Amino acid sequence: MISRIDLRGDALPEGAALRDLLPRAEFDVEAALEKVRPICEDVRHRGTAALIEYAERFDGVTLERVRVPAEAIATALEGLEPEVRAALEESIRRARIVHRAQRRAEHTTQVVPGGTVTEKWVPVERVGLYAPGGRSVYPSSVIMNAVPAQEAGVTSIALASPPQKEHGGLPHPTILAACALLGVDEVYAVGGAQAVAMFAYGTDGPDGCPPANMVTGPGNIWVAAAKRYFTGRIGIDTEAGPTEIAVLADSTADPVHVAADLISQAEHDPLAAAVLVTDSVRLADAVDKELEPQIAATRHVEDRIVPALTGRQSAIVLVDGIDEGLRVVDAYGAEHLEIQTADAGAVAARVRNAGAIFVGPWSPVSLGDYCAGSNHVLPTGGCACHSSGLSVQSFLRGIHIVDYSREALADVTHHVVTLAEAEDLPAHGAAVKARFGWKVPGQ
Ligand code: HSO
Ligand code: ZN
Repeated sequence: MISRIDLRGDALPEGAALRDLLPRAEFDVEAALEKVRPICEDVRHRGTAALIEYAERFDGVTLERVRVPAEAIATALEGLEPEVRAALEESIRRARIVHRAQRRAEHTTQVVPGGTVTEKWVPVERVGLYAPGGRSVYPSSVIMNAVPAQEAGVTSIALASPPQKEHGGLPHPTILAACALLGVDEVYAVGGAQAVAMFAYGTDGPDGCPPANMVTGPGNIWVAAAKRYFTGRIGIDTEAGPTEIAVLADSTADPVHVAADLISQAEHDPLAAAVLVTDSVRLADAVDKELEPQIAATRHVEDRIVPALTGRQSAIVLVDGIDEGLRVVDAYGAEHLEIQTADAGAVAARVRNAGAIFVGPWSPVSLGDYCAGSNHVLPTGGCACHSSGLSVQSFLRGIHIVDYSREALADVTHHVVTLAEAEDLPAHGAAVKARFGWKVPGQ
């Protein structure tokens, strides 16, 4: 059912030419930008009143207030099924272990005697997290956004999630319960681009939301477009596009596992991408055969899995060998990359471009989605070639502290003055010369 791209035989093209041969969905954020601009500006000018109006228009709910009361968050936690609570707690616990280890210590480098540069790491002050509603109610994503922010030391964390008609205009109860487990108590029933605008501009009034320095979290194309609209004004994580899984597999891979893993990410979205890269036609055939019964036994078939697997964004790519396969997966830069080959660890070590890599038969992407401890907010659409997934680092700013003594400055003054002259910026040189009676030490 999944189409094939046969790259065997001829030498593979280089770089962009190779990427052009590989499948990828259209995700036209630029076009969506035109639609979100007026919404964002409306929120800027009318604040909460605009948010309430959009809740009516887009979510079909009449809200009196957008801030979720503390009692509603507590009630959601009380109503959470014990197994779901235990699983979320374990997910949080493992994510904390990994993200705590990402913290970075301040570091001082002695550049020359008397001259040091210290790099200190300062958390962003206030962060707005977005959690989608509708088809994608993912408390796990609340964890993946909140834990790194908290472990980075962000002290002010707010969350926005669309109001749900069937839940009395509150965000979905499992989202609220996840907030309770994480200790996030500032929650707004606001969805879409308007939520990003609320965080970017802030809103006034008793129900108002103070502006945030940064917004992270997955969302649909409108959320991605709003993030792009505010880039420069606030920090964002990468614009999340549809989920992607690539599997690099050889004849040793189990087709049942490979098919299951491809379906697992196809289940997110009709635009989700599932790409199998293999040097084994036998495996390709077996996976293809295996897809049908597995799909028949699951949900979300017609609306998501079938369109995702049959769409132009998904394919089985045949290559001559694992070396060629590695070139293909590097050119693709998948959000999630599974290595299901002999000596999978060694093959994984050679990968350069991927949001996250899952090694061997016992590390499926679903594990990473929930309970590996790794983060599941990862670069999509080839952005793994230049960006990383969400981490503690995403919420920290490294600040250089420059501290030179008189002697250390004197020692380098002539170089500063020379470079300033070379760039026709004499005042730069003068700022140093002024400290030494306008004479240039060292000349
Ligand atoms: N695979 C998605 C994240 C997710 N999966 C949430 C299940 N829930 C994007 O990395
Ligand atoms: Zn997933």
